[in-house]
Amino acid sequence: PEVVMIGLGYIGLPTAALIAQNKTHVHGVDINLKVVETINAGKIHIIEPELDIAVANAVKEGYLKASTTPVEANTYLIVVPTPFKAKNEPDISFVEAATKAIIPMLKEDDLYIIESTSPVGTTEKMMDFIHQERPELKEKLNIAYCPERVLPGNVMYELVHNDRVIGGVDKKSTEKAVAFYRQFIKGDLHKTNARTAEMCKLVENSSRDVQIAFANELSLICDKADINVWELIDLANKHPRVNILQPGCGVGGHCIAVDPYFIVAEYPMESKIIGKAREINNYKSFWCAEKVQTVKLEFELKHGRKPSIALMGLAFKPNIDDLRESPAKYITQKVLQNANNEEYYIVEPNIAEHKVFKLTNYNDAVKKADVIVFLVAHDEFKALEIASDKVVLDFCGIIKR
Ligand code: SAJ
Repeated sequence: PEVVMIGLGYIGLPTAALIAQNKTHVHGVDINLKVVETINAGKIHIIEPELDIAVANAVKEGYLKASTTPVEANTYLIVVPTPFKAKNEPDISFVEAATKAIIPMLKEDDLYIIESTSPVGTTEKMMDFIHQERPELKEKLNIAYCPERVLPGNVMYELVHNDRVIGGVDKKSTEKAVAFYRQFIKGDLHKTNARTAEMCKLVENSSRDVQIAFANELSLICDKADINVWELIDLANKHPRVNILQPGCGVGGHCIAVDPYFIVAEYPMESKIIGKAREINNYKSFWCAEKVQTVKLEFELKHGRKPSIALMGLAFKPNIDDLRESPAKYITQKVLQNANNEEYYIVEPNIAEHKVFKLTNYNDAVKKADVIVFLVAHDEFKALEIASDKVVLDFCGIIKR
């Protein structure tokens, strides 16, 4: 194969399929044998529009093969997860393991690219690691960092059309990586160095986190000030240079709720706003769970009986089935921990069943429950008719005004 792709997850698999569509032989590697078998059968293990067809075709035409071990190629792409450890410190052990696995295969002029979100300096660190094991390849390899920026749900389009930032450890590496991506990307390719490219990815997601924290902070202020925050933000955004994002029940997903910590862990004294934004967005989820508790007690005082409660949405954002780092899921868990014989209806229209939560259809839940808590702004919820005697807690702007 020309390309070895290590990591066949949410980003690695779509990227592998895209490269393969271009009639380039890709050897995909994943530690999970089940994933490997699924892909070799022309099927996929994640939900992403259009990915199934792309993978099925690539496998059928023989351009994409998966395995649990790497083989020799000319280009190696590292697209493995970089989670964080207990103290919110980044864990680059998967990048290290993937690099270690391919070091024996490297030869002069090969291209090694990390796409995984990584703390600043990771690419140089991996370069040193490679040079330690293969000193004869010093200056002879092309080593670069190129983060992805695709939005789950729109990956196959954005992979081709988004601009990319490409940073090599030297000019030759940058040029070589640009030439590689040029084959299948239509967006602009912006050249820089590896450290800037690494920081750029972290900064993009931190920027969004900080902006959402501002909206979430406003929602807390408005709750006390008895002002409708949705109306307030709509009105403020009429100003030509103001563009406030939407408050919600917190920030989730595997990117925005994680990446800012990679900056804070390395530069704790300097990252004041970035660190605070994480705190505010996490606190917002806690605050929502507490609010449910308060409303529950108020209902009991007023009606002399316990309310039944509908918890609407589990996903980390609207119209997807992804529960990773989901604030709605966290709030649901917390509310259930505080349960005291109330009836609960848990709703997630994008999932058929869940191993922990018993799910209820959204129409039934809204009819049966006394208290309706909107956690995620799924499209299905926006069209619901809600009886006027219901207590509604709208954390994500379903009702708005
Ligand atoms: N959210 C709000 N209010 C808003 C917008 C979002 O509360 O106004 C919440 C969402 O409900 C969700 C979280 O923020 O819980 C994150 O959702 P998102 O749609 O902002 O982003 P992700 O995590 O799906 O994808 C992000 C994207 N990055 C940016 O927009 C800067 C995407 O382009 C990246 O590729 C992706 O992270 C990634 O993989 O890093």
